Amino acid sequence: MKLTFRWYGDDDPVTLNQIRQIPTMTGIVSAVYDVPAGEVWSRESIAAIKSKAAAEALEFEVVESVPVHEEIKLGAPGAARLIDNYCENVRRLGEAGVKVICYNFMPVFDWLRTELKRVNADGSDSLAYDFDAMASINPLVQGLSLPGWDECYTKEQLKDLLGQYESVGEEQLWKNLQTFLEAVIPVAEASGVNMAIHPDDPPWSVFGLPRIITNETNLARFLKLVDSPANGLTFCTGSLGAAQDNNLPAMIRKFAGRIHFAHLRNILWTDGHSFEETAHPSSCGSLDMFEIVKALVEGGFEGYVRPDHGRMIWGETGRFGYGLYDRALGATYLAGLFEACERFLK
Ligand code: DNO
Repeated sequence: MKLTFRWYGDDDPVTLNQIRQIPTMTGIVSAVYDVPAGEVWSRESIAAIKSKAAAEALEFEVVESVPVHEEIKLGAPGAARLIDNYCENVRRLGEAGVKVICYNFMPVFDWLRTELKRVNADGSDSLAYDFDAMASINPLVQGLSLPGWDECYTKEQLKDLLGQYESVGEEQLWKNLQTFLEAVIPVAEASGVNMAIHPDDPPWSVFGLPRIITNETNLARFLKLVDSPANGLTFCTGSLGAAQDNNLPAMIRKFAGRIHFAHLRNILWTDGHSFEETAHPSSCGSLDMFEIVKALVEGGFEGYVRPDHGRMIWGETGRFGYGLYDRALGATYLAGLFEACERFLK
């Protein structure tokens, strides 16, 4: 596996030099952030990320995300042009040496939390999701955006989008996803890129919108839509693990060979559909990180790993979920689990 770290570009309070100093770190996960979803990324912008990373001896082989425009998810008239643009981005990224592209197919909203700063007993704070609090949010009244989202919409845009999704149920979303994959996967194959869809977070419907990348049955269906290794997964334990009946090690074994990128983090279930984000080690949350890493190693996983959302600790301020300290601790913990499993299982 190759250990990587998400970097949000020059505006990120975490610097590339800090990332470089995390033991065993090989590269960054980043994206071109100044181009609206749906448009083509310039070769210069892609090359600039690569050379900044290289100046700190870091690789740039994973992009997160190339966002999928809502018109593609909706199957709207503009979808064909936007899919062409998407394919062009895949080509350009492949030419620049990118090996994996992470993306999601969640209508309107990316990952969702109801709290950004839940204070823990030890004085750190975490992101949290409370099912009842979620039920009381009306995005058309309050608006909604989270740090780290690729796209945010104004209340007017949200109203319009949510209206358009009224006629798009789960089956239609599957069809639109298939249309997207049938165009993009052959280009990815030819470009030496593996596509890696990110699961829906949380993996259930929100605000009445369909969400389909949620569980073992649906991931299996997804992989068959276009049955090519280039059509793969980002296995995000914190997202899939929020649904308590998802057996993560079993899913990893089942999908071995199709997992190109792993987001490894822990969460603590606080009731049936509520959870908070914890430090990475198994004993800090509800997920067995050892069993997860062991399943990856047993399946011959050779992809990219990144620690995922961290708590804010030691007084750090910055982008919620994406501070330096707790993610760096997570990275070294994960590196230790991998070293132990790889050496033990050899
Ligand atoms: C949250 C992230 C997601 C992810 C996208 C992938 O922190 O894991 O925002 O980047 O869903 O497209």
